[in-house]
Amino acid sequence: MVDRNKKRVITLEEYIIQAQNKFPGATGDLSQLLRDIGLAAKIISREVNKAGITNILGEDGSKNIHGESVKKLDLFADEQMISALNRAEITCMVISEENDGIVELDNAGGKYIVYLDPLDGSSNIDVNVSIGSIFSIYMREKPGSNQLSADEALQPGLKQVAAGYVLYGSSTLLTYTTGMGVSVFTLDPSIGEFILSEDDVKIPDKGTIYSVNEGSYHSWDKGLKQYIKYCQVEDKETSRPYKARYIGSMVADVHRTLKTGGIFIYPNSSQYPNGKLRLMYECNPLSLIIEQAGGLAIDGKGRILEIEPEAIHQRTPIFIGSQENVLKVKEFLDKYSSETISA
Ligand code: AHM
Ligand code: MG
Repeated sequence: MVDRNKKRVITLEEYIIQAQNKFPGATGDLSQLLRDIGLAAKIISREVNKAGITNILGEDGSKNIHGESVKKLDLFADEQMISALNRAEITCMVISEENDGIVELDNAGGKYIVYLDPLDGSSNIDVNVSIGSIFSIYMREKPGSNQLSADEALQPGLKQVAAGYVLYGSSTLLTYTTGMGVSVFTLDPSIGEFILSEDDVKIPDKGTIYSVNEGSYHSWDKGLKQYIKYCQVEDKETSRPYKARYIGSMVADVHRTLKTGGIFIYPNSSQYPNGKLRLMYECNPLSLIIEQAGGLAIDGKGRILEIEPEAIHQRTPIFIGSQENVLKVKEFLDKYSSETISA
């Protein structure tokens, strides 16, 4: 007999259309854009899952604009995302980690600008560890103009109309927000559909995991060194010592932080004076997700989402996660702010 009480399965496509129907005047363009990203994510996921048998692992031989080795999967993901966004002709330009300047799409009059990190966590590709794709969507400030420039894309993260990530992990997840909470979908490979697995996700107010590349400890500011010591000291009342977890793929580390609470940090250091991670296609989108889930994201001083960008590939330090953990690290950073990196 059919169990009518069983929870109904909702696909990403259905969910996007239902959300759009709540806004009678909506054109459906943003919904189309999100569906296109979903399609590209499925294609990338398929390739990631069979990477070992299709000669797509390894380096492409070139370096990207940041001087980093480009992996074949990076390029594949970049191509898939860009061609999916080009199809519906509603996006005018893409800015991606893999391309130096802006990538102009066929419809220069399209109303959306999309930032992409097509494959984040590249160093984990060849070792079968979780990787991800990140996207961040803005409206054009001069709609209709066919003159495209990077300046138009320099908008603070607060102006994102949607943002999200795909995590290629033990399963493939797509998480996104349009500024009204965070939804998570899981790819069911047997039917090739993303299925809603969690709606209105909330990050715990505090957590007991800290996530940072501690190999760089000696190049940090004193405030961060003291905070990490604080995390490691035993104190039953505050559930310390905290656990250390660091995957080295920001998407995976931030997704874990979203689910379990705690903090993920990529700080400024003597090696990376402005941090390593990129504001526009790594930090802003993940900050919007975490804030929408009730958490915080700062650059050490202020909110990531309020930074006025000056360059499309600019970097920023980031401290992101549960409210209580981010406020605590800020306390340490403020206290020792006069004692900067010595190395
Ligand atoms: P990528 O975009 O080239 O993959 O680099 C970004 C990645 C992040 O996913 C991750 O948080 C960070 O680099 C790890 O860096 P490190 O190896 O310095 O800890
Ligand atoms: Mg990246």
